[in-house]
Amino acid sequence: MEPLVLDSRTRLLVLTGAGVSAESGVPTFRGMNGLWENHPVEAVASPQGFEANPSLVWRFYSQRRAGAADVKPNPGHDALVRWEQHLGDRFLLATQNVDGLHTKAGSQRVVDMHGNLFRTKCADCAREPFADTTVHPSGTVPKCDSCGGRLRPDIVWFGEMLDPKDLARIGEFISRQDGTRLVFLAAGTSGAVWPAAGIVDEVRSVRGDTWLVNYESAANTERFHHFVQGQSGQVLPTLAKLA
Ligand code: BJW
Ligand code: ZN
Repeated sequence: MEPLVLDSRTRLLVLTGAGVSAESGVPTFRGMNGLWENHPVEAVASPQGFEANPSLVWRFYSQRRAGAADVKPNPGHDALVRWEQHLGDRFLLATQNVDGLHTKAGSQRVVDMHGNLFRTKCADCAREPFADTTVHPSGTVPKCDSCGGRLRPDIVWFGEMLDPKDLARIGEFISRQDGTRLVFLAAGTSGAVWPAAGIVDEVRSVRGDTWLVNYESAANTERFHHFVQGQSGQVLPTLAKLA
């Protein structure tokens, strides 16, 4: 297998998805056939779903908080930490995962594109999002101390805008002109959710090299120069040549 060469002339953007956490025991998003307890995921991961049934949405996220609290990073997460230690500011990790496992593993230059399971914000006022591990009792909706409105998970749901600061950080890394060559590697993601699915084309537009590591073929596999099929916890630890 051709190695991914990470030398002093390379900058690396990594995009991860649910597949990277699968070997830690976190269920993937579409691995549930797009269903949670027979509800379509859009019904529990969308602003419309929250308006219609906020206590159902809190049960979904409370269950996931409980499930993700004790999980541990796997060798795929650890490989990304080593790559970052080697590359320093020539490394950026954009993750769609909300489970916090990259930070737990020791990654530092992380963009949480879709938010964080262990953060809460107010649906009704502009207070700052705050760290929160609470698992709420079934059937309840927590209230905001500031305005009395409804709290919600600090997650980017379908139809919501990603934080423009996060998109700018990724865009600036892609367009950086410091004499290095850009390499993009996506791992464990179905390539079905935008704007993450379009990063590969942004990278190609500046002539970057593109790699996909995934268990199955993704929706955008043909957009990548290299496709390594396998589990990220097995592939990532041996894929890169640090030079
Ligand atoms: C392994 C493995 C192992 C397993 N090793 N691999 C352009 C075109 C069409 C639609 C749109 C568009 N632009 C925007 C949209 C609308 C929408 C969208 O993309 N819809 C699509 C479904 C078509 N996007 C949005 O709404 C985004 N907002 C936005 O763009 O705002 C502006 C706008 C709005 C509306 C219209 C136009 C513009 C927001 C997206 C937010 C996504 N949020 C979610 C849920 C919340 C988080 C949560 O609760 O967890 O985030 S959706 C869900 O999908 C979750 C994930 O982060 C995300 C990506 O999933 P991921 O990571 O790819 O997981 P899976 O399960 O799908 O795949 C796992 C893969 O791993 C599989 O391929 C396995 O084979 C593999 N695998 N084990 C390696 N061990
Ligand atoms: Zn409030």
